[in-house]
This record gives sequence, C-alpha cells and structure tokens, in this order.
Amino acid sequence: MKTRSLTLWLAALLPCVAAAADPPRAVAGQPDQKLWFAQAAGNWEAHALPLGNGPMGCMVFGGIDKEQLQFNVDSLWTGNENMVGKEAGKSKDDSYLAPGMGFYQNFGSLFIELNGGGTPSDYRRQLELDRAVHTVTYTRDGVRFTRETFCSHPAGVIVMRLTADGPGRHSGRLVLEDAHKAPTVARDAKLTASGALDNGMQYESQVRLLNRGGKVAARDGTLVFENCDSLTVVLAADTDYLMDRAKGWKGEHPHARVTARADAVSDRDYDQLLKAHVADHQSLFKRVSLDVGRTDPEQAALPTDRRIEARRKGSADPDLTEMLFQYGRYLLIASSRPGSLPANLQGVWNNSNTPEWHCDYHTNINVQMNYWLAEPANLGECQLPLFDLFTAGIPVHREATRIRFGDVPGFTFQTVYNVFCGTGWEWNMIGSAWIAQHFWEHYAFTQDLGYLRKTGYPFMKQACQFWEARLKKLPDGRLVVPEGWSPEHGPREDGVSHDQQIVWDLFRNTIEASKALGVDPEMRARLTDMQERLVGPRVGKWGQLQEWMADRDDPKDDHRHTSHLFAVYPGRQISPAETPEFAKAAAVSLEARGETGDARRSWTWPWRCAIWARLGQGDKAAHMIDGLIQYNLLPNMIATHPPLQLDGSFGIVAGMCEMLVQSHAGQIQLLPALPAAWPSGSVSGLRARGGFEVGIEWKDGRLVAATVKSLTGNKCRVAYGKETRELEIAPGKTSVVRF
Ligand code: FUC
Repeated sequence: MKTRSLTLWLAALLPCVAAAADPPRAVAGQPDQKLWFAQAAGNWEAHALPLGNGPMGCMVFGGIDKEQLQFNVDSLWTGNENMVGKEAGKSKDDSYLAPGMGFYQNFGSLFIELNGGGTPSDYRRQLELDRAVHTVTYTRDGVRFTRETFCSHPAGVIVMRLTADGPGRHSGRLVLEDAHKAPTVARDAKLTASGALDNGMQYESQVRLLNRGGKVAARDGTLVFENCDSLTVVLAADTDYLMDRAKGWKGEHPHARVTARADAVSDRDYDQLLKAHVADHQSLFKRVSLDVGRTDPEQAALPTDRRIEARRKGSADPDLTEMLFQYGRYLLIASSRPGSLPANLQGVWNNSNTPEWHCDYHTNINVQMNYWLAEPANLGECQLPLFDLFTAGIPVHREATRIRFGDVPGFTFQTVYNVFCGTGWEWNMIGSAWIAQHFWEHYAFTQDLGYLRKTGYPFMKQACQFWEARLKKLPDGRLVVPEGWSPEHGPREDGVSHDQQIVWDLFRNTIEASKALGVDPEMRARLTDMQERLVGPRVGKWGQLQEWMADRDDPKDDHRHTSHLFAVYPGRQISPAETPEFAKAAAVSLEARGETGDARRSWTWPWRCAIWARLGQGDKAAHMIDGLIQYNLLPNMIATHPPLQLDGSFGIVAGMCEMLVQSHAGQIQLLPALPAAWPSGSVSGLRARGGFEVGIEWKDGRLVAATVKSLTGNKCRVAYGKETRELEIAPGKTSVVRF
C-alpha cells in the first residue's frame, strides 16, 4: 500500500506559507522498485540486468547452471587522441574518421558453472533499484538457493554471494574469460587475466573465491569448488588509463590497485560490505520519490517483461512509469560517479569490441541527454565526470580547432568523442557551446560559486571566445553561425536555427556567469551586444518554427532530430510566456515530426517529452512516455535506439521532471505540464535552479501543497498557473506553499 505521508505531514500545517522542518524524504509509498523475471536472461541486451558503481559495470544473466557476469570498465578503449582534426583540416574532408577513434571495449565475463541436479523450480531473478542488488532464487532437490550480486562503489568491486539452505550444495567451477583472449592464471583461490590492447592500454581483472565448507582448487586456469556451503565471489578490474593528456592518458599498471581491491574483501566482511554498498547507493537514490498513481495489484505483480507487454496493450500502469523514472536515476548512479568517466552511449554496459557508434560520447544530442536528468533529479554530483572529461580535452581541442579553423581562440570538436578526447566524424561546431550549457546548469542548480570560478566559467568562456571570433556579420549587421548544421539533417550552411539558438544560450549563460563572479565586464558587454544581433527564430510558411534561415521545412519530414527546438528545451530562448508566437510555431514543428518511422528512437521521445512539457502540454508529454514504452524499451526496461542506448532511459527522467517542476524562467513553476493520466500524486526531492529542493502533492489535477527547501537562502518566487508567491527561506529551511 502506498502511504501518502506528504498529505499527513502537510495537513498539520495550516497557514498558506509556513516555515517547517525538512520535507519527508523518499515517501514510503513506493512499492515498486523491483524489476523481476521468471526466467534467466537469454540475451545480453534484452534480458540481462545492469549493475554498476561508476567506473565498473556488469550485466547479470541469472542462469541456474551457468551464471554469467559480463563486465566492463569505463576506460577500456582502443584508439587514441587521434587529432583527426589535423587530417580533416588538411583534406578539408570533415567526414573523415581517423582509425584512432577506437571503440569502447568489452572487458570480459566471469562464469560460475554449477553442477546440476533435479529440475529447478520457483525461479526468480530481480533487481532492486533502491538497494542496487540483484538476486536469483530457486529451489532444487528440496534446497533453496540464493545468489546476491552487487557492484560496490565504496569497495570498488563486484561481489556475488551464493548460499543454500542445505550444507555442501555448491560444486562447480569459476571461469574468467577475457574478451581480448588474455590467458587466465589460476592460483590458490585467485584468477588473474592481464593484457594489453593494440593501443598499448594495459588492463587486468582478478577474481577471489571465498568458500565456507568444502574445498577450492585451481585447475587448468579455472577454480574448481566442491561441496561448499556458501561462496563469495569477488571481481575487480581496471586499466592504466589516466585522464591527463600531459601524461599521454596513461598511468600506473593496474595490477597493484586491482590486487588491493580484491584482497580487501574477506568472507567475514560480506554483511558489512553489503550494508556499506546499500547505504552508499541510497544516499543518492533516496533523495527523490515519485508517486503518479496506483497500479492494479495483479498487474503490478507480473514479471517486468510481461508487465511492459500489458502496458503496451493498453493497461494503465502508473507504478511502471514511476519505475521508469527511478530506473533512469539508478542507471546514472551506476554509470557516472565522481572520479569515473561519464556515461557513454551504453553507460558501462557493452558486450562488444566493435559496438555501434563506438559506444562513444556522442556530442550532437546523446551525451547531453545522458545528463539532462542529473540536476533536476537530484544527482548533481553524478554530472561531475562530464566536466572532468571535457575539461581534460581542452588542450586537444584547442589544437585540433586551430588546424581546422585557422588561428581562432577557444575550441570546439567533432561529433564522435572518445576517452582520450580524440574526436571524429563531422565537425560538431556547436558542440563545445552545447556542452558549456551543462557547465552552467550545474552552477544554476547548486549555486556553487567555487565550482563556477574554477571549472564552469573557464570552459564557458573559451567556448564563447570561439564564437566571438567565428560569427559572421550579414550586410545588415546581424550575426550568423557560418557553415552550421542541423545535426544529421540538411546541408552545411549559414544561420542554421540549432546553431543560432545554442550560441544565444551560451552567450546568455556566460553573461550571467560573469555577473555572478563579478569578472570580465568588457567581454560581458561584447557578448550582450552580439547576443542581441544574432539572427533569431523565425516562423515559416506553414506556421512552423524554421529549421533553417530559408523557409524550406518539409511538413512531411519525420526526421528524428528536433535540433531547431533546442530553444524550447534544453534552451530557454522560447517559452509560451515570453515568446508565445515562437512557442506556438515550435508546437507546429514538433507535431509535424510525427511519431512513426525515424521518430521512434531511444532519445527522440524524451526530448519531445521535455519540449511538450516546456510548452505546457502535459498530455502530449505523457504521450511521449507512452511512445518510449511502446516502441523503444527492451524487456529489461532499458531504452533501445536500437541497439541498447542509455540516452532514452536517462532522458525520460528529465522529461518527467519538466512535467512536474520547471525553473528555467526565474521562478519555480509547479506542475507546469501535469497530464490527465496522473490525476493525483506526489513528488519529493526534485531540484530547482537557484538552489532549491521541491516537493509537491496534487489531487484531482490540482496542487494541494508544495514544500520548498532553500539550500542557499536565495530569494525565491514560486508559481502555480499564473499565480505567484515570493518566499524568503533561510538556508537549510523549508516552507510550505499553497495556492
Ligand atoms: C546520433 C543520432 C543517432 C544515434 C547516434 C548514436 O548521431 O542521430 O540516432 O543516436 O547519435
């Protein structure tokens, strides 16, 4: 049963606006935080379930006689920093892709082979999102078996514990298979596979097998166990990658680190290790709760794959929507933690050495979308890896940019992007400006001036310098981006809307950042002047928002990219309140893109969901969630492009946040796009720009009350519909608001 603790808590507070204690966190009413299946995974992509601790991830199959943990480490990449810009600059051929681009690699698999017995029954495998623990249970020959797996961030290892309610029931062997054919050395109760990629990157994985009862012996590169009561399997892996160009992206051999991590775990520590893992995960995961309705208990009890099917056939399942929301948050926590690399196209889950699109950091929508949820969904620190990587790339990009564009200041890069900050394929000229938006948003949400000074502003400023030098003046004095591109749609030409809007956004954010820091007044004045002169949005002949300067948009075009709607989301140049004609035109354009053909991709639905939410169209936004579930979710509930692509899983969370709270227009707008499908519900822990944390309860489509916690004591304006309230909330305090 869901408990509406927010209601009870708010009922005690009578005045319209009152100071109160901290809002309740993680409302108890979330029954459904588990994905579960009645059979083992047959297929890696569709069925296996993801665990991760930031740098390391694995897919768990849950096989009874043969368990497989297919694992990855974020930095295991072929390729190098490649300087494709150099080549492209010489040949003037932007589409040249250097062999140095490389691919994200599969590290390997650990197999736990168990000797058979009678026919197993009561099989279940599940992933608890709120504990980040995968559990397999089944009964065989009257004995109940339990297998728990988790990927610990504090300990830096993957741990699997196998137990049974009868003694001596585990016999079999452990096989470590390196995806690059490095031999496995077995000694005592340890396995080690050590190798190097063709670019010289050194890597190593190690396994420890800790047994209670029975015995363990090394044999033919495997570990054989016999009649053990329980087993604890520990897997550690790493590479010699270092995020530092000056050191050639190369650090120490990982052997000592991997050994230390694996050795640090002893069988006795298991409960402690699990407890520390759950506490660490929950410190992030439990910040936000969401309740958008109740699912019929019979439907809620279905295994996840069958439940998705039922939803596709039309049975409403609000708890599944909540799970989709929390799954996106779960996946970000699992694939992007301070100190790790950012989440790539597949997070840290990849079973191929030549994955689609290199499994890269794709800079023309995908890597950005991966991080749209981070700030509003209260996982701001999970975005830090993005800043680390793109900052580390600045020296590379400055050189490549000069080779390609001549003696310009600042930098930008190409579309395809690897861990050495090598880039390839088309020059994504607007790429650095778009990434700069993330550097700004982290400040906008956290109000962390120290971060802005040291990390955010320097990146934004250099991205600006490139555009200051590169913008082209039309005879009438207006400014256009030359040779731009509406990603993967249309030719290279001047004044493409996508580019114009992103430069506008970059200038606006940098102006605000320089004010916040009290620096660079001359540059600020220049940017203000240039921003005003940028060619702005235009409404075309069928009422659409023009994608290009020329009015040639095709109303039948179903292209997946909605690049010219950047100004609505994630930008803030167009809004129904400030620029109603453009907002209307944006809706016409979006409607025309339709929802068939190319519109059905992992990331198209989330982007459109967020745009509809910004346009105040809750039902249309909710329809985009339906679209993702209908066409682009795998049975394990991960988004698929195809193939499996995390942007959809992450992006839909951002879209839902925009439906509930918006804060891009100088105020906190409550329930700006509440759909009819969510008549009553509550949310807590969402973040808003200006340094606030927001909780809302609504009933029959109307706001009941909201809580606003101030993190920094900034002035705060809260809006519901057209009504507003000004609040003064001391740092760390919470106010309740009703309208
Ligand atoms: C962009 C998109 C594709 C795909 C790829 C990884 O190029 O246009 O649809 O998502 O990135």
